[in-house]
This record gives sequence, C-alpha cells and structure tokens, in this order.
Amino acid sequence: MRFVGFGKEKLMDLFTDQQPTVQQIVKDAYLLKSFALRNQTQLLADLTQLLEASPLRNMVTPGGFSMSVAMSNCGELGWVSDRKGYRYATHDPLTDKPWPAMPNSFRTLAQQSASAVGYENFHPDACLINQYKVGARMSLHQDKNELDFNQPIVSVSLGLPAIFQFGGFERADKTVSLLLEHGDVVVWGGESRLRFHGILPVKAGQNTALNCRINLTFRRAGK
Ligand code: MD6
Ligand code: FE
Repeated sequence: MRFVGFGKEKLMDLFTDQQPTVQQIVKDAYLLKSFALRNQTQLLADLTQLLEASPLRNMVTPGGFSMSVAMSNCGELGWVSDRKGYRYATHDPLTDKPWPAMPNSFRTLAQQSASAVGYENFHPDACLINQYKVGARMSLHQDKNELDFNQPIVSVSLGLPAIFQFGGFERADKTVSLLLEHGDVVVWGGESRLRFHGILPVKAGQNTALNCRINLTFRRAGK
C-alpha cells in the first residue's frame, strides 16, 4: 500500500471523526478511505432533492432483464440502459426532462478526490447514482460508454458496506476484493480505466442511517 497525502494538521481540522487515507489498489487505481465523510450531510441533502426530480428506477438491460440496482443521474449526461442498449442521454427517459444539475457538493468532492491522486483536470459531466437495496448486485463489467478513456472515474460509496471486485481486462481474469464503506471514494484512470469490476450482493447491516448502499459514479462522458 502506498499513502499519498495531506499534512497531518490539515487532516485534523478537515476531518474530525475518521482520518482519510489514500491507498493504491493497483497502478492508477486508488481507494480514498473516508474522503466523503466531511460533506456527507450536504451530499445526502442534495441527493434527496435531486431524486425528487429524477427518481431512482430499475432499468432494463439490452437482454431484457431488470437490473437489481436502482439508478438515476445528475449532470449534463446520464447513463441509461434499455432494450436498445447502453448509452448516455441528455434527458431522463422517465420524465422527458434534462437530468437535474450536478450539485456543487458532488462536483467539488469529485474534483478534490481526483486531484488528491494526481488527476488535476477532471471535469465530470455525468454522475450516475446507484442504489443497492439488500441483495442487489452488479455483475462484472467495463465502463466503456464514455468518449475519452483518458479521464478518470470517481466513485463514492455511502450507506451499507459492499465488496467491490476489481479484475483485469478480460471478464475471466482473477479479481481482488475490496471493502467499500460509508464515505469511501475510489478513483481510477490511466492503465486501470478499462478493468472489469463489480459489486457482490449487498448484505444487511447495522449502525447505518441508510438501509441501502448508494454509489455516486462521476465521469466525463462527452466531448
Ligand atoms: C458501484 N461502481 O460501486 C458500481 N465503475 O456501485 C462501478 O461500476 C464503478 O465504482 C467504474 C469505476 C468505479 C466504480
Ligand atoms: Fe462501473
């Protein structure tokens, strides 16, 4: 593990409860423990508000299966799936309106996380919101609907913990498992950008205000 980081004094006043740490997972992929804790109240308030405009829904895969993860989006572009395929769209197909704007609290967290591990010019235009109720999972996949694979991805975990599986460049490659807890952020890009990854079925947990897992995944999808 490699630790990158802030000075100790800065850490102490920024994060009062748990100290954030940065751990390298593999080349160009980092786990930023507890990075989203400081702004969690604002994040959750903004999330609640934008989900009123574009509610969570279970999308259908091109193969016709309903996904166990419920999704919504904010930002200029939103990731959608239906019988026609996976793609980014400017409008929410449920409401026919543009996706809600990306809240400043979201954008700031994404940019600060990216720059903490060396991605200084991350300008996300899409934030996918995933809700995992107990039992929901996401099978191994690659994120490859974006136009520019040089841009990193920033992924924020809130609520129940989950096991993130991180693989290679073929679906059958060996995976490593990583525990993602409330407030954790994963940033990956560069040589890791197209690695297969997934989430094991979320288990019931205690001691959390959220009885589900929420994941916010920030990307530069367009231009
Ligand atoms: C999740 N995340 O954590 C699903 N993709 O719920 C992803 O699929 C993902 O966390 C690309 C990069 C980071 C991720
Ligand atoms: Fe993904």
